[in-house]
Amino acid sequence: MAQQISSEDQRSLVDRLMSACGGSYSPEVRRRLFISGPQWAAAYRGQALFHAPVRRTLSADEVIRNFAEIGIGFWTTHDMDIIPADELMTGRQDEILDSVARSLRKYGVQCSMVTGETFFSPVWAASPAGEQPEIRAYATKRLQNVVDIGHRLGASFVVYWPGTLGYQLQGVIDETLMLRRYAELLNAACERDLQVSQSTGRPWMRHCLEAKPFEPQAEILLPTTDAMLNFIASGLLTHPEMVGVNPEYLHELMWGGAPRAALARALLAGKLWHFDINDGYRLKHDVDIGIAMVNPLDWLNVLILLRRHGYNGPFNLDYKPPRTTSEYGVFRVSFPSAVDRFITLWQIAGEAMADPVIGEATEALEAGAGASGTSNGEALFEANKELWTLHELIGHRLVQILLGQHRGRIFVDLKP
Ligand code: 3MF
Ligand code: MG
Ligand code: MG
Repeated sequence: MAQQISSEDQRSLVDRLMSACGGSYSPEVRRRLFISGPQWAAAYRGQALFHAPVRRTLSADEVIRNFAEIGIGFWTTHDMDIIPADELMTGRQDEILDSVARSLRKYGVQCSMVTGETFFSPVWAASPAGEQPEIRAYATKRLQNVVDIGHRLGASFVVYWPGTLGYQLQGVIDETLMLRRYAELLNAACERDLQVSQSTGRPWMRHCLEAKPFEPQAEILLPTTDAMLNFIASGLLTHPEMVGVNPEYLHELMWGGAPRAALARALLAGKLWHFDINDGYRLKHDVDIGIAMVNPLDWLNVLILLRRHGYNGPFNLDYKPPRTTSEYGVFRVSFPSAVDRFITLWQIAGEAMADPVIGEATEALEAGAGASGTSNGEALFEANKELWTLHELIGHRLVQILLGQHRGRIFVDLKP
């Protein structure tokens, strides 16, 4: 029987095996990339509709301190992650923000993004853009307050995941009205931002819309990043130049989309400003698994695309440490391993971009067969058909690079 591990010995076992895993980077190296850690991800207690919490609530100070030790140089937060509902927009809020600002300074971490909770509280049961003017007035205040918090903490981005902007029951709401009303909320936030930025001299922040196709509502009015892009261009926003997108990797998989293609469309629109990184399974719930635990090859290709096009925004670790991970494990295993997988894939993406085999194959494909004088489809096919084999060769090469086969990782001593 395997040796039992008493509770006192479990942490040291985790530490020993984590260091046996190797492949980790120093906090200094980790800080070189624009990686942000959300307060809500670290403080997530493992609760869900059918799941009781498994971990303690963590304060901002504890999370920021741990991020600093790991080498996560940026921190992101919802208003409600740090300010209790009844203390929002009161003098107590200022005290809390002062103390958070002190923690950030003390540990040398920057707040890169703030976001408003418009999905959890009972007041959003019918969305932040429902029928009642007083609910929308409250939503306006909340979003303007988020802008104030962002300026106060030195953030450059505001993210909006509208959550309940949709419905459970068909025909109850008028979709066009709800969207107009949602636009008014965003307009009020942008206008507040311009005012604050004028009075403080700080630049205005980038306002990024985050889509999720379902959950918590059954039907969502802006379910995809493409819908968000269309909404930005709809003419309803008074400051569309201040508004971009924050795609979340898994949210695009949830509707069956290809995250890399969604990112490409946002890049073409000049609106890819912020990116929530995680992983999960297609057409399922928002399981928020750590980056590259499910789709490492796709993640490699996502990073190749982003590097090629010079994406320089944040990579926000919007995942959830699993319920089986302890509070100790959250900072010993979950966050450092997520960051290290990201950095390694980022570097591998660089390797793939410089790979001579892929380079030559791509050039050959782009050069073509030299049959431009031909306008017969069949003859064009015949002239090019051997070149197209390079698609599979490139696909193979990318997997080789991911697995280390390109460096000669082969197994000579095959046993049946
Ligand atoms: C929900 C999410 C959210 C958003 C956050 C930022 C709790 O699926 O992804 O995280 O990212 O609200 O606005
Ligand atoms: Mg997200
Ligand atoms: Mg998610």
